[in-house]
Amino acid sequence: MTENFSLEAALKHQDKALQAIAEKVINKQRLTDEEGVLLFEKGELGFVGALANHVRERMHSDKVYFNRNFHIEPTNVCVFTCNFCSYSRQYKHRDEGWELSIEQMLDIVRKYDGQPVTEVHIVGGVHPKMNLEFFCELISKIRAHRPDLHIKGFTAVELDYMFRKAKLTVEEGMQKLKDAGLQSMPGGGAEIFHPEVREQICADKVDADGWLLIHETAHKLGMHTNATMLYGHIENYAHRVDHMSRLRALQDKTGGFNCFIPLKFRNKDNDMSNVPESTIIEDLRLYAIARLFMDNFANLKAYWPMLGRQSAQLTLSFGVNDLDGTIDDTTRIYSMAGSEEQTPSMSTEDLCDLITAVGRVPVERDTLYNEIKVYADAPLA
Ligand code: V47
Ligand code: SF4
Repeated sequence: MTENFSLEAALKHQDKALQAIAEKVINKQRLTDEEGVLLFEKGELGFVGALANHVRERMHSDKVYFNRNFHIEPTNVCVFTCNFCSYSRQYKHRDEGWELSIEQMLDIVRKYDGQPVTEVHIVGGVHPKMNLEFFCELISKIRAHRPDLHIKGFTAVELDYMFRKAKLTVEEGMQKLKDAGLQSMPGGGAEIFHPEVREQICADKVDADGWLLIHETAHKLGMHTNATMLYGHIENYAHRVDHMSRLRALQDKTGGFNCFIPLKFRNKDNDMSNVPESTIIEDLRLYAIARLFMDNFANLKAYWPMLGRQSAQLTLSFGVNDLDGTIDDTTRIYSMAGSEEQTPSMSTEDLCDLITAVGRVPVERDTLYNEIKVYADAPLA
């Protein structure tokens, strides 16, 4: 006789507190910060993974999203000095870095003429001479050249600097960029919000409240944004939960976040190279716990250029439903920090193979998660 599988029954052997968490998750109840910390302290991989997989399936069935995108990194010259950054160069050493002109960036956009990309992702260092006016001109020229391309650009760190230099409020600055054609914002610059950590890893850039205010203002103006968390360095479990809790609270208020993206700290050639990188077990546990805790974020993204494609594929069994995009070897941030992906590029076929190999259905999406194409007949690789 075969017994019906029951998730509750399968999780019965766990200790009482973990079992209570499992029951809450199954009953769609929100986890508290204390329960989040407990999951990090005691939840072994199989336990948090099974629960996160259940939640992912409940939200997205078998679908895994990706998009066709490319990046523009205007410069790696930066006024800030984040200790984890392997990418930036100080202004006085700018001859070692790059500074693209508007024409050079438009050439990158033109390279994709006739190709079915739907998004350009613009992110870079904070250059003291690339100001709001410069970026408004860039955006309006991209928009004029290719109106159907969604422009997702600028972390809250870049925007905070631009707006302060232009002596504008966040709302005035965001409105200017929106009028120029900016449609959404990436999630970078969040790192770890808690000041105990932030002061040690990126003391001189926008703080948690500033980051959250910029995203809240973008949401108020009708723009969607993403949120990241740089994990696996000097932060403890409570810092991670505090970070996710602040994002969850803002999402309750605005509903403007598209997805949550945990970013694994990579330690090559930066001022934190002495800090070991997290293990794959810790990575997968983190993705799973994020899926359980961030109950009002529809999408959990594994950013494969940072994590490496094989690890990203594994996360699909631990709560992840989004693999970002094709990228087309247009970003250097992660290869310079030591990622396995030294020339990050995947064709649509590569992404579909990666997804079907774990029994899921690849779905091409646009930036706002509208479905463009469901690859329903893709065979198991
Ligand atoms: O804020 C920098 C991270 C972020 C390292 O919204 C590092 O779709 C690990 O914003 N090890 C910028 N991470 C990237 C970013 C992003 C990336 C992918 C998708 C999206 C999105 C946004 O890169 C920075 C920082 O957290 N970073 N150095 C490093 N050594
Ligand atoms: Fe500059 Fe961003 Fe690097 Fe920090 S992470 S130094 S803000 S480029």
